[in-house]
Amino acid sequence: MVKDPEGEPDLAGFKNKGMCHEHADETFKRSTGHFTINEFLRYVIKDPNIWLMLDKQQGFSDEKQKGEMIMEALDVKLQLKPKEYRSAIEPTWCAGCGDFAVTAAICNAFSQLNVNPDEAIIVSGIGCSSRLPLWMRTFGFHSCHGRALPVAIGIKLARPELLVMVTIGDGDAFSIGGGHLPHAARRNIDITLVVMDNQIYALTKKQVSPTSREGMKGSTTPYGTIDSPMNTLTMMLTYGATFVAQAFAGNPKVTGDIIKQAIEHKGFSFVNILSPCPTFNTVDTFDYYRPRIYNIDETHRDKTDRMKAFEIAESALNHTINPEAKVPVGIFYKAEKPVYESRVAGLKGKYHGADITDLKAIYNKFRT
Ligand SMILES: Cc1ncc(C[n+]2csc(CCOP(=O)(O)OP(=O)(O)O)c2C)c(N)n1
Ligand code: SF4
Ligand SMILES: [Mg+2]
Repeated sequence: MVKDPEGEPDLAGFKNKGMCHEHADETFKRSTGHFTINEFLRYVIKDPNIWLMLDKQQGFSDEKQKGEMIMEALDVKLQLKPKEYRSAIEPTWCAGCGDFAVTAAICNAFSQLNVNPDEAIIVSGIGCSSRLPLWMRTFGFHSCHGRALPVAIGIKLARPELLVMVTIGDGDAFSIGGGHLPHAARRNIDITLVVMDNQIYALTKKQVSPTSREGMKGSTTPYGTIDSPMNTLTMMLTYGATFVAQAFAGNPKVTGDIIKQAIEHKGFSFVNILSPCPTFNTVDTFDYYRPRIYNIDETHRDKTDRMKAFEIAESALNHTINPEAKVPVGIFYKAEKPVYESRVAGLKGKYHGADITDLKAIYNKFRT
C-alpha cells in the first residue's frame, strides 16, 4: 500500500489478521512503510465529527487507544511477520546449531496462526535448547531442569485462554523431567511440547542422554554407552498423547507446518524435533539425517490409526543399527478427547469452586 492522498486505501489486506495491541502502531508503520495506525485512520475516517466524538469519549483521551478502538470496530487487524516474534536478544547458540531452525519454525507457525505475543507463553527448563524463550517476544518462563511441564500445566490451568508452549531438550524431557510426561499426556491438557532432540546433554558439555544411540561416547562414557536409546514416539503414544509428531530441523518449512498443526490441536501435543548439535554430537548431524529422512504423511493418511502410528514409530530408531534404515518424520497420530482445563472448569462449575481461595477459612476449618 502506498501513501496516496488522492486514492482510496486498500483495506482488504488488513482485514481479519492478528494484531498485537502493544506493538500495533510500530508494526503497522513497518508493514506499510508509510502510515502509523492513527495517520491511516485519520485518512480513512475523514468526518471530523467522528474524531470530535471520540475526543469527548471518557477514557479514550489517548490517541493510541482511540486508534485501537476504531481498528476493532472496523475489524482491521495486522499480521506479524515471523521475525517480529523474535525479541531483541541475540541467541548465544553456536553457529550451525539446529535450535536456530526450530526457533524459525515456531515463529513461522505463530505468524501463520496470527498468534498475539501478549497471549502466548513459552516455558522451558534448563539446557542450550531451553534458552529459546529468551529470543522470543512472547511471555517466557525459564524454569528448572526437568520442571517445565508442571510450570506450564499450572499456567494453563490458571489462564486457559493463553497459548502455552513448552520448549526443552531431550535430557530435560526424557531424563530428569521424564516423570511428568505420562501425566501431561493422560490428562490431555492443551499444551504444545516441542523437544529439541540432539541426542546429547549439550549445555553440560557432552554427556549421553536417553536418546543417545548405543556406543555414543560422552565425557562420562569414554568407552561408549551400553544403554539402548529410548523410543520417545512409541512412549508418548503409549502414554496417551493425542498428537504425536516428529520433525527434522533441516527442514524448517515442514517443521513449522507440524508445529502449527500441533498448536491448533486441542489437547496435549508432542513434537520431537531432530535438532543436531554440531559441537558435541558429531554423529547425528544434518548430513547424517538428510538422506535418511522420509515424510510419512504421503502414505500414513489416517492419523487416528493408532496401530499404524505404533508400527511406523517402532521403526524410528532402526537407523542406529542399520545404516540403510530411514528416519520417519510427520504426524504419527492425532485424536480428539476432552481437554483437562475444560474438565476442571466443569468441576468448578458443578461444585461452586472459586478462583480466589480464602486460605484463612480453609485453615480454620481444619484447626480443631
Ligand atoms: C536439577 C539439575 N540437575 C542437573 C543440572 C545440570 N544440567 C543442566 S542442563 C543439563 C542437560 C541438558 O541437556 P538437554 O536437556 O538435552 O538440553 P541441551 O543442552 O542438549 O539442549 C543438565 C544435566 C541442572 N541444571 N539442574
Ligand atoms: S553446544 Fe550444541 S546444542 Fe548447545 S548451542 Fe552449541 S550447537 Fe547448540
Ligand atoms: Mg540435548
